[in-house]
Amino acid sequence: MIDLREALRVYFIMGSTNCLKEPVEVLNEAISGGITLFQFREKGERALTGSEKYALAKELQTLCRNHQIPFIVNDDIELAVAIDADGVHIGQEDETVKMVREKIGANKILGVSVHTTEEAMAAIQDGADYFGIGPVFPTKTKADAKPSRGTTLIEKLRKDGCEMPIVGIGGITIQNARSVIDAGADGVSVITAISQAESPLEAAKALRKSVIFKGVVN
Ligand code: TZP
Ligand code: MG
Repeated sequence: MIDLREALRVYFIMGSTNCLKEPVEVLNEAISGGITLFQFREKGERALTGSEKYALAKELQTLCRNHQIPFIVNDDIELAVAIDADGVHIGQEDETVKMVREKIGANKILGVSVHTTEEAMAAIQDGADYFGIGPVFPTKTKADAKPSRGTTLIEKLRKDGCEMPIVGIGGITIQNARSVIDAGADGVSVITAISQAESPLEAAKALRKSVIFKGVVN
């Protein structure tokens, strides 16, 4: 069994539409730079579908398996089950947490995006393994993202004694990542900071450094 809190530390999310070069090359670099988990999120205009989406998922999953990096699928439960992914991540608009837990089974990772204490409590009840909370900072990556609210919900949940593993998401950079951890998150999830970097390898390395070593500034 993996240590989920550890795996959430440097959480990279990406699909073909986010990349400036071949997704497999971007992921390979990100893994070399030290990411701890990968989420395949194939969304937006010109996103792959059908057999092309399946093929890319398999290719990226194989790369993750070769490096013992957990591979999670965003939203597409059928794809996750078909390729035996390590887990799924869903939002409040997707299938219910309960339903998804039934479909993937007890041993897979189930991440849920939550925006309020009520959503968080319900997700715990229904079988979530970790929360994605954001947007912490403004982001251009998700067209329908809610307004950014900083780390207020993360701090509130921790203050209330919530021990669920948490990742912050939205507009997270090498510069601001540490503040998300200091607010109580176990890790940071990023799309742009790695996928659009000139060097995804160096970006992942720097992000890892800022998350893992407290007080390191460079
Ligand atoms: N959910 C909330 S914000 C966001 C998602 C998927 C986008 C995060 O992307 P970026 O580029 O790291 O801001
Ligand atoms: Mg979703």
